[in-house]
Amino acid sequence: MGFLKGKRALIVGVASNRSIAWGIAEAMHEQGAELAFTYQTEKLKSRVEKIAEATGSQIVIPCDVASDEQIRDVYAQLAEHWDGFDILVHSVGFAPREQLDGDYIDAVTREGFQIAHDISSYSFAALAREALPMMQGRDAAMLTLTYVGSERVLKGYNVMGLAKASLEANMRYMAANLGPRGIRVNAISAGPIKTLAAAGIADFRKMLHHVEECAPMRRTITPREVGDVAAFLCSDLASGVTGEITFVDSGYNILGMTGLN
Ligand code: NAD
Ligand code: 0WE
Repeated sequence: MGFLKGKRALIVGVASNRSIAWGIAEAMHEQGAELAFTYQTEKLKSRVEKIAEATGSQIVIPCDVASDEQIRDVYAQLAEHWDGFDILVHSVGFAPREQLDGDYIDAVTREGFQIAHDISSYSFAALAREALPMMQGRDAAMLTLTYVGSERVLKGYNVMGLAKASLEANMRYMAANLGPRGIRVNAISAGPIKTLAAAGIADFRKMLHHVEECAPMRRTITPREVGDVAAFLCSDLASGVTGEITFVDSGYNILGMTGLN
């Protein structure tokens, strides 16, 4: 019997079968959770319907997290299927393309900064607040996805690093605030994975090779490996864990100097 049996999870952030959120959905489904999904745009709807089908879910709801109205509507629609739910997965990040190119100080703009923080950090709190009425009093858990670029400088990650630092602080404030209501809030810091969010990033292949050469495990990680840790963190097996960042990065983050082997 799976350790998520009887749990219901809303997954925000599937865009393709390579998405980290897809790996999370597969892992949670395998552990017995019932799933619901959102999609950002009509273009992505059919792909999200595919994973819904593959995981026995009939619930696929539109949500662009830039819109307060759409965030509210998600839960109005979800309430037509479920009287409550236990797990909220936030696997969303975005900055305008040109923010991720060139030197930080040249690339960053007021608008780029604002969009990156809005979509990548604020949206987690916004989704959480509107979810509260359906998540109270049921040993619930929320999870977001971050990257080590929040604490260390990576060429080209630029304003996304600031947005991830904000997201991590957001996660801790949410954990402190929602703990008394029985809701745990955590983050997974994933190593680089070739997803749509990595497409077209200069030197991304180089970064994957660098991890393969230097990380303690000498390989990159898969969405499913993130998914398995996500399933654990959102399950009652992790009932004592909140406000934490768990690295799923084949150990890369522990290194002080790379490239000498
Ligand atoms: P992905 O492109 O598959 O997923 C990103 C998701 O964000 C997409 O589903 C997209 O629809 C969604 N999104 C963007 N703007 C949105 C909006 N306005 N409204 C609703 N949804 C929106 O890529 P991924 O790599 O699976 O990214 C998921 C999360 O993992 C992101 O937070 C990303 O920063 C993080 N992450 C990725 C990596 C990596 O190397 N791929 C590493 C660490 C962390
Ligand atoms: O968080 C991310 C990706 C974030 C991302 C990616 C895009 C590409 C398309 C945010 N916004 C956009 N906007 C787009 O228009 N990662 C952790 C993956 C990633 O992105 C990098 C990385 C890594 C790793 C960018 C530069 C350097 C390293």
